[in-house]
Amino acid sequence: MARKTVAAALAALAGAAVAVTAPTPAQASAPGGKDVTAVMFEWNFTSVAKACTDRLGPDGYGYVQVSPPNEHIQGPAWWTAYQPVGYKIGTKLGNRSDFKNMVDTCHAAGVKVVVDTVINHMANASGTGTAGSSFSKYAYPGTYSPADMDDCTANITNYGDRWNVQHCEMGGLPDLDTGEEYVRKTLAGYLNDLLSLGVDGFRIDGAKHIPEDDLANIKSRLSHPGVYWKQETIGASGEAVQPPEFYNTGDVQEFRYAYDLKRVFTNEKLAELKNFGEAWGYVTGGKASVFVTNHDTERNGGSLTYKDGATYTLAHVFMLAWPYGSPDVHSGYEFSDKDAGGPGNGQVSACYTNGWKCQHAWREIAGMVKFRNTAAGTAVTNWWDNGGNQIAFGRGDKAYVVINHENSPLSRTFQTSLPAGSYCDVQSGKPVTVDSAGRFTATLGADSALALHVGAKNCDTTVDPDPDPATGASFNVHATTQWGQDIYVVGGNSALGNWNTAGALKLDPASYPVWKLRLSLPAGTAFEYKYLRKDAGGNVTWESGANRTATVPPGGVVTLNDTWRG
Ligand code: QV4
Repeated sequence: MARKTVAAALAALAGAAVAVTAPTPAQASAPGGKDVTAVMFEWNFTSVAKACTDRLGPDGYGYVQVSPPNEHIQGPAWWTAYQPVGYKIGTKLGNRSDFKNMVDTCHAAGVKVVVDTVINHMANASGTGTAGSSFSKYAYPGTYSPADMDDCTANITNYGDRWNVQHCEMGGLPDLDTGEEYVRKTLAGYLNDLLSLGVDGFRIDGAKHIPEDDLANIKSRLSHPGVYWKQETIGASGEAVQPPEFYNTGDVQEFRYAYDLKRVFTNEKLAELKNFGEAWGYVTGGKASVFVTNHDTERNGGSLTYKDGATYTLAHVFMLAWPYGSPDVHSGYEFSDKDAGGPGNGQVSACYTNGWKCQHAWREIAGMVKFRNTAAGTAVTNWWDNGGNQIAFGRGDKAYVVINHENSPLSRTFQTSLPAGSYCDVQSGKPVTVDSAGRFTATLGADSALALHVGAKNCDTTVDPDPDPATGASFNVHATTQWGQDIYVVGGNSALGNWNTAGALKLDPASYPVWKLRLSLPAGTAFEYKYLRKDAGGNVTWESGANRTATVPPGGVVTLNDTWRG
């Protein structure tokens, strides 16, 4: 039983109405013109630091979000991180020093740090935590005793009942009595410790299971009460607890955004997106945290996933071009087992290897971050659609995007509000000229996009799609295929299979129609290569023409942007 006063206990029993709390100063949304967060799911802190320097800073990401750093239960599943044992920083992702180095490195790269924090509950287990602490269910020596747990030790059974949702257990996870002084002080102590290490914001896991009054009280105890809060508040019609009640303490995640993008991009028409946002009943745009997918929805079917190929990529292009909310770009790893934790305990030696997807670095996505930053504060202009799955729109006189989500090319003269001049299409890396009337003519291939903005005028200066100090080759080939066909690369050295089609390397279709592969090769390696296509039966079709040639530069990666030769 929690350390409650008699009056409080009686109030709880009487189901007292939720106290209305005075709003505390809170960031309305990710502050500043750089409002895109890269969620590096299950990446260890050393790898996150490197990504900040190599990619996130140069690409204009405002924030990086890291997985929970506090001690939790042990085990291979990624969700062990959502069963806290205590608030010492120490997990497979790194120790306190690794964490602090990551924060400092990301800050040096111009990237702020958001931490995924689990403050609603504790571990539903017993044993030894990732930082060596012994614990059992309801007893976490040095942190909490059973008296600090909430009044209900049964599972949540009724999302229509506020008390049940906020005082019982989410899937058997011991619920903290956040109404209790000691718990509030302890949670604020953890968040203040993270703030002392330079952290800039928090994702509040399970926020809707914590009374807003308690959250506001905890936030008021922070050394920086206005710190950015992004609250996980899955709203559903008919539920007692709804996202807007958490506006007092920060942004709220709008899950319907992801659900509806999946529905529209999969089964309906992009033309419907003309008024996407508050007109669809979503939370206030200035308080909305949005995403195409997150670590739960990519596993529970609620959203698109990297397995959806171009549909997934184009949904990100739309999200980053559209002015509603502050976007998260989820960057995770391939999985078939939904419980599997990040490969190699979160050590990412290079993108596109060992299962790491690096969505944050995909050219189609990374290029849209500066598009969004450049367009910040502008309204949608020049909307066009074909009544189906071809749309185009501008952002003031700063940017313009075309999305062709149909399986046939789109050729058209587009009317923009852009100043005349030469632009670099950040999707293809090719130049586009806008005339004095703001028009340009272009042809977009099936399931592709085109994106222009006044911050990308010259294709030679765009960020290399894969700047990585590891030496080797980054293959990027534009190749359309039929379902069941895959694209491979083969070449004249052992790493490339010595021209043996059986040893050819399969490229990744996640950015379809661009197939990607990063291959580690010694600096200075000169090689010949060619692409081939294999169907489900293993039949091989070589691309036409002479062998392609390339050389790995002394200290880096040769990036090969090719097109299949039919
Ligand atoms: C199991 C049974 C329960 C049973 C319990 C009894 O499933 O029915 O009552 O044992 O002991 C893991 C296991 C899960 C197990 C649970 C408790 O997967 O089977 O329950 O541990 O032992 C992640 C995973 C969960 C995982 C949890 C803790 O998704 O599978 O549970 O971590 O390790 C609601 C909430 C929302 C929440 C969402 C999943 O409103 O806030 O459900 N989302 C956040 C995170 C999510 C995380 C949690 C909350 C919990 O995004 O990733 O759950 O911190 O919508």
